[in-house]
Amino acid sequence: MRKYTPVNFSNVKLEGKFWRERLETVLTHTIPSQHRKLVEFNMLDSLTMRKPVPPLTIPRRKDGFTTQIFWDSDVGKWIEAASYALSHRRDAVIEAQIEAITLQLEETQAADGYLNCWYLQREPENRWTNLRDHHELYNAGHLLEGAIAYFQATGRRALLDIIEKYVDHVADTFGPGENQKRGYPGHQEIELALIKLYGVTKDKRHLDLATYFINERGSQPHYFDIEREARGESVEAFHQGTYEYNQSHVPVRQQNKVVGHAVRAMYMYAAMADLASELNDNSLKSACETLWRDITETRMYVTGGFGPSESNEGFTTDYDLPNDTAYAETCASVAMVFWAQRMLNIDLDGQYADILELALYNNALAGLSRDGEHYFYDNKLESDGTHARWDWHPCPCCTMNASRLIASVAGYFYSTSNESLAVHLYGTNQATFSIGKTQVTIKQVSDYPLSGQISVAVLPEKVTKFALKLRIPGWDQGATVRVNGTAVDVKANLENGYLAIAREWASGDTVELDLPMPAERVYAHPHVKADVGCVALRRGPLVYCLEQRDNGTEPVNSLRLPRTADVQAVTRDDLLGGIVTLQAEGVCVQSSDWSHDLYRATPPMEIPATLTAVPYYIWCNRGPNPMQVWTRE
Ligand code: FUB
Ligand code: ZN
Repeated sequence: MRKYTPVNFSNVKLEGKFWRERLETVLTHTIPSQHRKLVEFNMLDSLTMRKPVPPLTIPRRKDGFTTQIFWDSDVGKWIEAASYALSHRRDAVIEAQIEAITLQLEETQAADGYLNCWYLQREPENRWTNLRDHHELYNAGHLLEGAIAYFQATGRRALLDIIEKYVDHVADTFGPGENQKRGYPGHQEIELALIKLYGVTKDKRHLDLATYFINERGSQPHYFDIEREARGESVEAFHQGTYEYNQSHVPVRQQNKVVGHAVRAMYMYAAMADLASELNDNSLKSACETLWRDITETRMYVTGGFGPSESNEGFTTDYDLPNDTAYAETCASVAMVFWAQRMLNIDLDGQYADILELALYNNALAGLSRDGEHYFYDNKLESDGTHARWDWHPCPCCTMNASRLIASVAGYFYSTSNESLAVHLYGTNQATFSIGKTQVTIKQVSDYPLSGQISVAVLPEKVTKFALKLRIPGWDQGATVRVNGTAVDVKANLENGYLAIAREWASGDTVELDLPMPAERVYAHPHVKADVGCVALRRGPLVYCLEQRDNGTEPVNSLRLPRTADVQAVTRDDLLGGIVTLQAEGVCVQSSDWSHDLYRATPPMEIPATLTAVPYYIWCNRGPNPMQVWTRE
């Protein structure tokens, strides 16, 4: 069913300032510093069975849970990010670090293949007794993704062999067979990892196991009830109360609302999209499409974040998108990029690329600081100045999601089919891949997202006929395209957000794409209470925000941007490494003449004020300060 295949990031060399800088930061700062944190917080030590068992580093919460239970996943995610770094350039230190982890895991692995460091060390008698809450399969999934990435970067199989043995154990343990448990993960993730493994091994058992987990989910009698009864626990003891929390309330094909924990949902939808492709399963594709419409039409922030609530780290009700309490977890947006890419490659429909780009350039990218060593877990759209980046967290899930995404971001730029090449993202890079049997190199030059001028040089090894499909973003209002200097009719050749240029391409043919990037006002659906009467600013793929430090001494929320005010893009090479700010002559609501009145019959005075907005992804890189995405109009 999948019509396009993404070009692997290792075939795309990012050279443009925007992504090259982010990538270099991740390679040189983030990945080494994350390893130091894994050491400092005993996370690597936890892979080795110690006697006596060391005390907990992360104390149990009131309900008995500790995030230490899913440390294996953080190690797996770090291995994955670090392996992507190795695909860019080999590094003896990183390789030695991963080899050391491999040895630890090899020693810890049980004879039957089971490999969960928490359970093996602390409660060996309880393995597989609480899939609902205790993340065993989630941990396995991340270890698997890490092992696959390391194998792909280095060709070394030892780690993958260990984890494959664990996968064999999982496959023996779970399934519809008489002596098997009919369980599935409480925190989805292993499904998409197994499909990746299938891509490497072509072993149908790996695909079957992923299919089983997806198909079994939410069926009756409910496995989490059976498991809970076996533990002797009451229904009420479940901290989230409803199986919507982990999207097991009904079988996946019957799900039509995005509900519950946002990261779990996204990983599951990504696996569903993968399986739809692998199995030609229209019912899974159609469930994904329904869920896609639901999230994008009613439950997503303008920044591509979602899941507003802290209590379930997830979704609430339609149009409930508060700004100052937004949870909008970094992991969820990263996982949205995964899901969107999978949907995009099924039919090459630009609506998926638009959301991929939105989540990537805004909510997901905001998760990592410019120095590469500070993070946001929750991505608020309004702050009173107290929301700050941290350098580690008792639950560091978002840190390695940021690094693994950025280290592999080049993999979201292109896809190929037998007779076409699709360009999804823009920025200077050089990429080489095959279309049919012909090797083609593409050289893109652009400082996107600073500007929308893009030049694409096509360099096939011999004259070849194929369609070059350029994404025309949903936000565009007037793209122009020239091939070797001759204008192309964009509207006439546009299909699902992609401009198709089908011709015989010869080495040196050049396409010039100009996507005008004026500053734009954005309004929310009137049912989004939090944004009534407010406007947000956007330019190209970037959503903007007002930070207090660029906007004088009056509180930033006393600024107003009248509808008639002109908004200008201003290039600021001196600011935050070089950005485009948005500036407007607005007004500032005054409090100076209010003396002690709390209420009065005359409205407050307003005086002229210049508003300066910076891209949302870069906020809070000059210390915490008040910020808002939505400004009163
Ligand atoms: O539970 C594992 C990860 O930690 C989740 O995906 C995040 O939401 C955080 O709770
Ligand atoms: Zn997270």
